[in-house]
Amino acid sequence: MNTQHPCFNPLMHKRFGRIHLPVAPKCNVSCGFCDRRFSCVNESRPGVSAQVMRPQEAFLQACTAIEKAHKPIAVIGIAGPGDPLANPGQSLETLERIHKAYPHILLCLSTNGLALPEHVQALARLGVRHLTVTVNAVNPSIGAQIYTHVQVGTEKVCGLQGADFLLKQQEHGIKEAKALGMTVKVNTVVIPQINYMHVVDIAQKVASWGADLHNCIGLLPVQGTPLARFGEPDSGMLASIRQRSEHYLPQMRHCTRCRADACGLLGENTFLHKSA
Ligand code: CLF
Ligand code: SF4
Repeated sequence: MNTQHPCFNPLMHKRFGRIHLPVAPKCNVSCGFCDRRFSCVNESRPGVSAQVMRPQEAFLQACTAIEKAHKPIAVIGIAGPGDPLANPGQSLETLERIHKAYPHILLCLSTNGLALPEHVQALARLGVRHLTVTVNAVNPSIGAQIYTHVQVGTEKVCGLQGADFLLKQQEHGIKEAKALGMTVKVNTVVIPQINYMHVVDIAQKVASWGADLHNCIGLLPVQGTPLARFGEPDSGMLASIRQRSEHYLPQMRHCTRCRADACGLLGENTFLHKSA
């Protein structure tokens, strides 16, 4: 893939860094592997409590980190600690500030997709060209085992109905993002016994919606969450899933499951520090 983005292009991950700005605390779905005291496990390593910044503070932190970085920062992204589009005011304001000050830096956002149709045009206007949508099921009966509820207006919708609504929003959002010229990666959290046999179907379906890249992430069990008992998939299971999914979509194999405030090269394990 011809981009400097270190996640979307494996040739770039040792040359260019990314910064995540943790401006999005709330979420609009409830994944059975999530504990909100920790970062979103769709894009962040759980077990590390995330800080939350206001857009102005995040912008200033980004300016400092860009100047101090020992490798050039190619991307600024928002990936939590909740869902960026469940906090649209904070997320859009932050992206706008960055884009005005650093028009050459790529903007990136990672979402569960529930509110994507509502905001995808605003993201495109602000210059977001790289988007990640986490799709853990394309069959609502499997989705219902993963999502405890999804927020629809003021209502929490559970079970099949909730999973079906989320899936339709993801499809609509991804198709529109593609029509607006974005490059779309789909992340899938691989959960043994729940969706691990279904991941290839996900790859096939999201490829038909226009997705460009697929990132299969093993579940990181967070103690006390409903899905923790299914454990982490082993490397053999993940390798086989990726190999079969690759038939439909290029697979990302260098994901380092970053924190929502990660900073620098992928895998460096450095993060932004909140100012006092
Ligand atoms: Fe961040 Fe995600 Fe953008 Fe990358 S991370 S919002 S696409 S800039 Fe990258 Fe980190 Fe894996 Fe995500 S290695 S968790 S895939
Ligand atoms: Fe948690 Fe992220 Fe799922 Fe929201 S989308 S419930 S923050 S894992």
